[in-house]
Amino acid sequence: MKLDQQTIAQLAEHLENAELQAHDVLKITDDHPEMDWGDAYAIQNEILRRKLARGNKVVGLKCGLTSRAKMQQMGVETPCFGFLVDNFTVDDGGTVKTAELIHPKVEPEIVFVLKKALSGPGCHVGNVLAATDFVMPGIEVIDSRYRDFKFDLKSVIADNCSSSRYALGGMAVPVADLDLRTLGVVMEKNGQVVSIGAGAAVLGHPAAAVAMLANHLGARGEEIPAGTMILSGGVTEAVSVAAGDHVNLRIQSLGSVSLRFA
Ligand code: OOG
Ligand code: MG
Repeated sequence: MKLDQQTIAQLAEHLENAELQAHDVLKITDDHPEMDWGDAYAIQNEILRRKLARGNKVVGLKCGLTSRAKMQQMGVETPCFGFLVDNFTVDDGGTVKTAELIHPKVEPEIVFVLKKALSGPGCHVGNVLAATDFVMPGIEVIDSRYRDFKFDLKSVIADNCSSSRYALGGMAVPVADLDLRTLGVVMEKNGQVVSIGAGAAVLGHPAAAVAMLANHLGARGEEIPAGTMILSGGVTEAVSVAAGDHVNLRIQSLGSVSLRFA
């Protein structure tokens, strides 16, 4: 760790205020080029602590930047991990208020819900499938607090990986009879297809993203508890949305989920 506790607390407040007041900021590594990975996750953790102190509840975890399309779009090479709290949740078919956000984008995600805890190091795709209760389709709304979504990996980790809103829908399907790699993914905006993909776009197998999360937490002496909901990462590039838009995601064998933007 390169930053002191006071700087970590200040940066967490700075980024969380940008989220809560829906205004953008410059990437924090501009002023703190020395910050390291430990600092980045410490700032994210401090944002979580602030939210818990305010009464928010953690409802899930997320993996980000797990597909080549997302890595290329954002210019980074490594996945990142973040948290989801209850006030990020939007019902299937529900409305997201764009006035509460800076520059939202939507992503198609394969969502895991675990029946058993997962711990690393050494967690692999097989462990994840054995521990998975079911998978569902999910739309994630990301809203980087950084101007024009311009960031590096440490800055985006500190910003809780752009987490903002999400909706789950479709069917809860056990993984035993699914090949998650070949599941087709079709996302439409206002009735037009805007992105197409398959599960394998996420690290070759979406369960590999969950395994990576378990290994990341394992290195810190933590595990993924039983019952956890996990977004495995955008299958395709994220797509910008604005008030008036309607987004529908269909995933083969899992059904569909939709969101409206007002
Ligand atoms: C970072 C968050 C990425 C995903 O699924 O790849 C993410 C960003 O692109 O702003 O949630
Ligand atoms: Mg995502």
